[in-house]
Amino acid sequence: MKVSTPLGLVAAHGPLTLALAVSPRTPKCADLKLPPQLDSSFEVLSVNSVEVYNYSQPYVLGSLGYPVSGLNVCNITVAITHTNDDDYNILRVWLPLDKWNGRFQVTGGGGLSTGYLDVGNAPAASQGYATANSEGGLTLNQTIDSQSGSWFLRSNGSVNNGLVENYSFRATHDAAVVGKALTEQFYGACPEFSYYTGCSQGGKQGFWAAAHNPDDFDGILAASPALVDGSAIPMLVWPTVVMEETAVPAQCVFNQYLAAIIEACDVLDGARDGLISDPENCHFDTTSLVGSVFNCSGEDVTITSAHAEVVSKILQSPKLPSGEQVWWMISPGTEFWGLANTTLQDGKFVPVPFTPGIAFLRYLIYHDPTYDVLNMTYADFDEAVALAGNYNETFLPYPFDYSAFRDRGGKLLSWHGLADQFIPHQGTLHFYDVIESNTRSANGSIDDFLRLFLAPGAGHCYLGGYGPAPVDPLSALVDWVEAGVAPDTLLAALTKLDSTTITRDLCPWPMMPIYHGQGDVSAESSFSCK
Ligand SMILES: *[C@@H]1O[C@H](CO)[C@@H](O)[C@H](O)[C@H]1NC(C)=O
Ligand SMILES: *[C@@H]1O[C@H](CO)[C@@H](O)[C@H](O)[C@H]1NC(C)=O
Ligand SMILES: *[C@@H]1O[C@H](CO)[C@@H](O)[C@H](O)[C@H]1NC(C)=O
Ligand SMILES: *[C@@H]1O[C@H](CO)[C@@H](O)[C@H](O)[C@H]1NC(C)=O
Ligand SMILES: *[C@@H]1O[C@H](CO)[C@@H](O)[C@H](O)[C@H]1NC(C)=O
Ligand SMILES: *[C@@H]1O[C@H](CO)[C@@H](O)[C@H](O)[C@H]1NC(C)=O
Ligand SMILES: *[C@@H]1O[C@H](CO)[C@@H](O)[C@H](O)[C@H]1NC(C)=O
Ligand SMILES: *[C@@H]1O[C@H](CO)[C@@H](O)[C@H](O)[C@H]1NC(C)=O
Ligand SMILES: *[C@@H]1O[C@H](CO)[C@@H](O)[C@H](O)[C@H]1NC(C)=O
Ligand SMILES: CC(=O)N[C@H]1CO[C@H](CO)[C@@H](O)[C@@H]1O
Repeated sequence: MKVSTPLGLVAAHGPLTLALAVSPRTPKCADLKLPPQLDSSFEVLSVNSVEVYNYSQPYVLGSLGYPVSGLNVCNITVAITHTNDDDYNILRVWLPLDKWNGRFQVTGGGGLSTGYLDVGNAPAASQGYATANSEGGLTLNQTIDSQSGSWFLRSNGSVNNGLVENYSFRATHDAAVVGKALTEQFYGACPEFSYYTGCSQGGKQGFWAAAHNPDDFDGILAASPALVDGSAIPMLVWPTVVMEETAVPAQCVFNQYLAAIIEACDVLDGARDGLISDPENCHFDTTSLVGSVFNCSGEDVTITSAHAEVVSKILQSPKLPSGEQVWWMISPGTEFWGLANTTLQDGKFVPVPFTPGIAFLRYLIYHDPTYDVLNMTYADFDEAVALAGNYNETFLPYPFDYSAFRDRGGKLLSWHGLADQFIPHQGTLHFYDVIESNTRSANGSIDDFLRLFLAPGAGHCYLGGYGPAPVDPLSALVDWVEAGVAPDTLLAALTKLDSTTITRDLCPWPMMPIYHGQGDVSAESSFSCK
């Protein structure tokens, strides 16, 4: 068993061939060029490259990354514009100067970003990968933070259809085309294997790539994927609406509920290990805490029936007046601070809506930068759901036919925390079924090319959570792609505040780790996949 930090990604993969070191005959970093018509869908506007030595960066919270130091790369910035579109995209390609491992990797974004440029490249390059990503035109030539969502609208207020319609996927393909061309030119050899890694929006980009650009990558690691119907986007502000309509509890009321829910539902899976592995069967009665008094940062707080109603509504999927369920909500046992954060302002508690939720509502759905989600009623919420339905096909990789990716030998590895604070895992399970039924010539199972691992207690993309998350899923994917060793389990670990470690061998869905009934509940050896 190898366990490193909970953020993992320990083993740098060995080089494929030592002979792939840069040869003197290949161009120097500063001489790299691309033809304007490299690809029929875009025009290359400029290529600028410079060697960078001894680069370092800390761990970036919520990314798939880890701290990097002493990195030497050729740093290339490529600007492109798409045919029939007036966009301007910045791509960043990093080519390791001294220890290329023969592989290539595109990294994705998160929230309303399609790629993090330097920050996204650094962890992959430090493991020896030639690597690339694109900001997808969403920073408007690095004049805005793409997470604001203001790029959904042009400066004259009209919708920027090119960016909206292509936000889910175009950047990933562009980075693959540009990055592979520069890799081949610089090293004098094509990468032997190409990978994609991403989480959240980046996870969705991975599912898009497999469905629509099946030749771009041999292996795709798509974690906590934001596979959500367009119509479900307003779910990101559902807890805000519930609180505005009912009551705004102090955050410690939510924390008190979380502890009680875990205490009540932990054992449903047969192991008292502090983790809920079966949230679907956790039906916690939120009124059971009404009247109880607890110590909230030194003050006595009494839980009211309004608090109980808020928690209950947040844990249920909202229904439209027609009775139709909109989507899923966070599962019981999930921390509330993600979608139901509150803060004290002028002596009273107010909701702190999730930033991407505000961005989507304002710019994408209402085309109104002043739209106030703190003012939304249940009726407004229903209206937003109806309007957002227009983006169903824009946001998801319909028709979910993965046969081309499977037939060319591609492998897709995904994992999702059962305590994901932003993207309910049920959506991923839903699309797992959709892929299974839409992938032509399916012979009953898709696990020859797609494996999904659910992680009890784990949060969104290594963010928060209290359960073990995958230690090194990229190595598992590389072994699957290059050695044909399909992951039958995926090692996950969590080091707790008291320095003890919980480990689990996560199982490919629909299997889950089931407790043997005896043995240390912190050890993966006390569980097996069933
Ligand atoms: C590399 O950078 C580190 C700080 O990140 C510094 O301590 C070290 O001296 C640098 N090494 C060289 C050779 O410049
Ligand atoms: C890479 O090049 C771009 C464009 O010149 C620059 O903005 C960026 O800071 C460079 N990255 C590093 C690590 O030097
Ligand atoms: C993008 O910004 C750079 C300066 O950061 C500027 O030199 C360049 O002209 C801009 N390009 C476009 C198309 O706006
Ligand atoms: C806004 O600008 C775009 C791009 O320049 C143009 O196509 C569109 O017609 C304009 N819309 C309005 C309402 O002026
Ligand atoms: C309540 O919690 C605070 C710390 O948050 C602690 O200082 C205080 O002693 C506690 N009070 C009681 C009555 O337990
Ligand atoms: C909750 O909101 C407050 C106030 O905006 C902020 O300081 C805090 O970081 C937020 N908490 C989390 C966990 O995001
Ligand atoms: C909030 O809603 C009320 C009633 O619909 C409306 O009058 C007010 O203008 C809204 N405030 C904002 C900031 O949108
Ligand atoms: C979007 O998808 C949802 C869920 O499948 C569906 O209820 C809704 O009618 C769709 N909206 C549109 C405009 O297609
Ligand atoms: C299903 O089909 C795939 C490819 O067509 C094949 O690799 C796999 O072995 C088959 N599985 C079963 C159980 O027949
Ligand atoms: C590559 C691609 O699909 N581009 C699309 C981006 O969005 C524009 C505007 O809707 C479409 O015309 C392009 O086909």
